[in-house]
Amino acid sequence: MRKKISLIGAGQIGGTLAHIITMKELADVVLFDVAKNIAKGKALDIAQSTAIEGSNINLLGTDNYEDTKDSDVIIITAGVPRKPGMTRDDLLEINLKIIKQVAIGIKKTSPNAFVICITNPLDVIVMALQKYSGLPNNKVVGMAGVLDSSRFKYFLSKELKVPIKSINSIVLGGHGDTMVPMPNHTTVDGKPLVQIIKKEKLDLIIEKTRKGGAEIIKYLEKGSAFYAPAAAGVEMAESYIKNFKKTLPCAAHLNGEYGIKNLYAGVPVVIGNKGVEKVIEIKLDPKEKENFKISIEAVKDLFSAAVKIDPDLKK
Ligand code: A3D
Repeated sequence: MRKKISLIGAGQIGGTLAHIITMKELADVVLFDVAKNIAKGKALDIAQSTAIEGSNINLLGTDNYEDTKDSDVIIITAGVPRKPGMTRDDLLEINLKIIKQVAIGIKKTSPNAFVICITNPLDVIVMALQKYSGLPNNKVVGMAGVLDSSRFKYFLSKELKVPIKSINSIVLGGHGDTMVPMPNHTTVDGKPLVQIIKKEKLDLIIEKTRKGGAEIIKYLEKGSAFYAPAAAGVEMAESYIKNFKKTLPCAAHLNGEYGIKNLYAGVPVVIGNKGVEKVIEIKLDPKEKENFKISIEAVKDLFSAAVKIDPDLKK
């Protein structure tokens, strides 16, 4: 039977997710948004492309959670994106309220779904989503590391003039200015990156990766990146639906791994048809450990701010 993916939020990322999922024939799509007509309009527009693409997918636009019932995967982009000059953390208060409504909606209708959150500030919002919804930790995960790693690989491939597929890399930590690109865990055609790039160039690329989202916002002015975030979300959904068991960097719940308990943070995980099947612990050198710790502290601080906004999160 064909799978069902519900997209909560039919804005820039939601619409792009629907389009990619349709082109890949990954699953039937329900586009949900409080702005019902946007969801309906986008679903209809994409549905009218299926004859051209030869894609045998059903699409529905709605503002009724009943239509998302029994979804296999739910991808959440409901919320407000950054505008120029804003940090992801500036979105906390407004997106926390939105995510509470979404959690209540999906908990009732799709308690067995694999839920991927994209709404910012990512690590804290995904943690809040898990707490509000009460869904199992291994079924609630945040998308950030796949996008951040993709940005890092893209900048490296341009600098080194090598095909992007020859680069293997990972970005850890929270999705923010403290994210941790991992040069020591990056290879180009199997060769360690640190042996083939000058330190100054590498430092610039790390900085560019950290500011990758902000650079796009500066150009777009009215919103934030959406093509690459959507592609990253689909890779995670596909690994779950097709049981690919890919190792992907995601914001996942940690229960002692990396010495961290009861917190969501960006780490490599295996995604298969049971959800997050394993957290992979890679060896960090002292500098990477220190950067990872700084990133974790930033996530903890922001979660404390979230608890002040909504004491329900303490439970
Ligand atoms: P946008 O195009 O504004 O779409 C958001 C949609 O959410 C709008 O259509 C709203 O109507 C809808 N919405 C608002 N409240 C609700 C609700 N209660 N229920 C359902 N839908 C609702 O934004 P976007 O698609 O560009 O971005 C969505 C989110 O993703 C933002 O929070 C961004 O900051 C975030 N984002 C995260 C990353 C990561 O890498 C983690 C990257 C890019 C954007």
